[in-house]
Amino acid sequence: MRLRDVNFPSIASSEITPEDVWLNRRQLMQGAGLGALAAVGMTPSAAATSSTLAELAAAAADCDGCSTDESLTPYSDAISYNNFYEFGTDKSDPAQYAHEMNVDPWSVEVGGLVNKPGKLHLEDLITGFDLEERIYRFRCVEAWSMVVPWVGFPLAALLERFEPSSDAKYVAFKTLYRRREMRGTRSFTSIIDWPYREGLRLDEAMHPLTLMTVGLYGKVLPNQSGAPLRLIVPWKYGFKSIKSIVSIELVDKQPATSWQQLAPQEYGFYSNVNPEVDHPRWSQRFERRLPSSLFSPNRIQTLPFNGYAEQVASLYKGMDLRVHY
Ligand SMILES: Nc1nc2c(c(=O)[nH]1)N[C@H]1C(S)=C(S)[C@@H](COP(=O)(O)O)O[C@H]1N2
Ligand SMILES: [Mo]
Repeated sequence: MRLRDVNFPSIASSEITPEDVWLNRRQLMQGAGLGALAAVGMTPSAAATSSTLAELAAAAADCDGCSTDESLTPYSDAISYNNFYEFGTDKSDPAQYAHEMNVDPWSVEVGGLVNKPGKLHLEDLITGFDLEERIYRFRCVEAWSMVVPWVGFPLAALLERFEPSSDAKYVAFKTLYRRREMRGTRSFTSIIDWPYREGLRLDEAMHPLTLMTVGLYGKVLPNQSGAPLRLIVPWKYGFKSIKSIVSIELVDKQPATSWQQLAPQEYGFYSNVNPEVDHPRWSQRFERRLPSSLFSPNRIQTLPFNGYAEQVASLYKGMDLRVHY
């Protein structure tokens, strides 16, 4: 059975071994790029155990907000409707061109205000952390959304290894910037000052829902989804979830981020999902849950903090979220 043949996750988090993900990556590398993606099946052991969503939800019960019983967005939509401006601004550009990015070897530099600066290599990302499955709602600022089973580990687990020093207040992230392999960065219409940058306050970064992500649907991330390592922050607009990370720096001042630099009146540093604060050019009260079409828009209400208020609202106690949007 292939993963694309099942419409609910048939592997529980406890059953994803680093070897499964690693093996899938090897298969992907050895195959003919993205064309081989669909052929990357699940391992036989994983395929044999098919758990229901209810069982999965029960398994994640000890982790508040780590799962949802909402229908998953089909895998094919999640990997073909993307934002990854390094490869172009059309939703179909990343799936078409991201294979031009070389992700092996890969390393992530972790530095700044840490006691033990260093580097993580591809192998460390796949085998050095306990991988979990997290089923999160994912809400783009453009008012579309998905529900995706990600595979990853808490960012906190990574940061702790490098020992942030007491003066560290924020975490700054950078994406790979390689003009030869990223046609969107060579485009004359490109508006971003590359590399793509994002940031979080340290307490947001350490929150258990903040996920360093290496896979989705039990498989390794395809390039268009931000291989080999991306961030997922489920209560914030999608652009905070930076892809293909090469640098993580602990800093003491709020770092500049790509979208805020570009249009500060439209995109704030916090960018928590908030139906009460409209984008200057459109409302944020509703979203189109993918798959969505003209005839079947699948329009649903947007929830404060994307439905994670219970878990994260306390991080922003006393802050005016209309000012700190
Ligand atoms: N490096 C980089 N990261 C990025 C982006 C980008 O253009 N470049 N787009 C962001 C936006 S706007 C969204 S909505 C999500 C999209 O993630 P997805 O394509 O996996 O759905 O990635 C975010 N991370
Ligand atoms: Mo987005």
